[in-house]
Amino acid sequence: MTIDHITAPAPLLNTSPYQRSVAAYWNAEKNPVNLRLGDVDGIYHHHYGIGDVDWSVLDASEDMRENLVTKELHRLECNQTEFLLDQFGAIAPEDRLLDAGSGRGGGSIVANQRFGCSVDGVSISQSQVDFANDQAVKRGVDDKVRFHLKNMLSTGFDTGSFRGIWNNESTMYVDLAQLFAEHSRLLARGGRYVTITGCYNDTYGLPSRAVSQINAHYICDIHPRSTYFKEMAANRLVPISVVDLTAATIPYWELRAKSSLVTGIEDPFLTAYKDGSFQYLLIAADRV
Ligand code: SAH
Ligand code: GPP
Ligand code: MG
Repeated sequence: MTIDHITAPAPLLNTSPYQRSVAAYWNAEKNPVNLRLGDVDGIYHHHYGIGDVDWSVLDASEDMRENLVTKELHRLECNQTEFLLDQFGAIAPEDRLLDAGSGRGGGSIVANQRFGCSVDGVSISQSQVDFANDQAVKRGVDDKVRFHLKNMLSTGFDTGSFRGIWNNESTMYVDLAQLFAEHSRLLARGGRYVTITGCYNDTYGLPSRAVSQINAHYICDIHPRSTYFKEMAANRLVPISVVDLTAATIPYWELRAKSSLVTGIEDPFLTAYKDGSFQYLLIAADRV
């Protein structure tokens, strides 16, 4: 017998030329600012950092300095992961989490270390999925942490099969109405959704020049803050906490701007955060 509400729709992968261009970006991506930081402890992130900087790393002798700055940037990115995972509260080993837009897989591996639970990560980049699955094998957690080449808008996973879902800096690649409809379908009732994102500030107006430069750099489309709440409300996701992390991420960007790992996007981020056109936000919501 087929029960309608647990039958998943067939998954779709890259349905538009836009999505194929995003996949091509991530398939080719090899920035030292991501690989060198990941090499510190084998946890590879594609997101930014939060927290106070230990500025003494800049005073180290030249042979030590680069290494210490790299470790400090990585420590701040790891802080960001921990703060996101804090929002899930107690997750049991038998629970299942979804990492939507999972990059090289660092966040999923940390979630499994912390909760002992199963984690599925999805990315539209085959090379990221392969890299992340290799990391899971290296750590002996591939029975519980699995990465899939899937579009987060149409995963094909079973309805109601996840206790928690997160997007860590991946919502700016998709339409939020479609994203939250899929998350709402996948979450069990009472399950939690968490995102950390960069959004533009409705009180500024439309995207500033610096926000537009960030969009062009990553091939993304930063949403206004208001759209998050509008589309959550439309999809049975009720916010339980909202934290403006803008002030907490500025020191990361200031240190990054002084490092040898710069990519050129540091000034637009600092400008956008400081002129009030852009905000780094955490939102946690319950699926009701
Ligand atoms: N959350 C990860 C990676 C963030 S980078 C981390 O914190 O390290 C953004 C990620 O979103 C990339 O892995 C990219 O492949 C993924 N992505 C973008 N659009 C996607 C889509 N439609 N479906 C699934 N993943 C997507
Ligand atoms: C982080 O990836 C960046 C994104 C996922 C896209 C934009 C995010 C916003 C908050 C607007 P990364 O770690 O690969 O970036 P970088 O190479 O610059 O470190
Ligand atoms: Mg990075």
